[in-house]
Amino acid sequence: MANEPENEIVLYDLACTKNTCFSPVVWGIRLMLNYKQIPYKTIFLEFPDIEPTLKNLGLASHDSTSKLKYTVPTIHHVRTNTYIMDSSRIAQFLEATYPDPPVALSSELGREIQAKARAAISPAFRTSLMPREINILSPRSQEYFRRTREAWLGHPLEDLLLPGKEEQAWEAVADAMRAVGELMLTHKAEGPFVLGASPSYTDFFITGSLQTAREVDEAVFQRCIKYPGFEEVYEGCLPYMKKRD
Ligand SMILES: N[C@@H](CCC(=O)N[C@@H](CS)C(=O)NCC(=O)O)C(=O)O
Repeated sequence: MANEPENEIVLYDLACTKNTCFSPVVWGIRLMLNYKQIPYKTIFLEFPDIEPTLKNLGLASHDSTSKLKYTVPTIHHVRTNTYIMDSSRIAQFLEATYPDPPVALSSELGREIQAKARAAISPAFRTSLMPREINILSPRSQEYFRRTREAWLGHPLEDLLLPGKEEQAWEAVADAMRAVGELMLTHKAEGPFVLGASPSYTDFFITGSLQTAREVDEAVFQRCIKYPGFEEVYEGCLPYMKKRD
């Protein structure tokens, strides 16, 4: 089409039946691309196609300490013909190559919030989202997801939703969610983001996680935003969530 900017980046994302981005780590990168207004196109990959596709592109696998050998997000930077896998390496590359507008990739407060948010959210999301994620996958991806995740868990996905388990998981993280949410409000006088007026990578990390919850199960998203801080950050990032595919 005339006057369409050429895509600078190809973003490899995770496919779901809603044809939208639902991976927290891909959302982190997508928010950065959208915020910096870098023209890009998305290629959605089904779970079982991630490894063969990225291998074929010539990417080296993650090291042997990683449970997964190939993952999204992966990007292709077209102009320099560079392929990069792993969200933190991609974020560093984007910040170095497209410094304006700047995104603070780390700060003392951001690191504390990310570590505490990860510790609080991960067990609750594992309980509430992992067994429901399968509902938005294609049959091929469902088969892959069930096989790999049940091998990690050592039990059927559905066991995570046995009566009482979900409530217990959220109760166990309630204090931690409130505490990390309050930290997110440290600079609330200056703006909605964790560092105040401008978004940082920590805001994209939080928003990406919340958007995953929203795509998989709105009720889980609602559970999160009832804690202080979460909704402020999410709403602050909404202008950068328009391109989702
Ligand atoms: N540390 C990686 C994690 C990426 C990751 O785990 N991605 C998932 C999708 S959310 C994936 O590609 N999984 C492939 C699989 O399960 O085979 C990053 O931050 O990029």
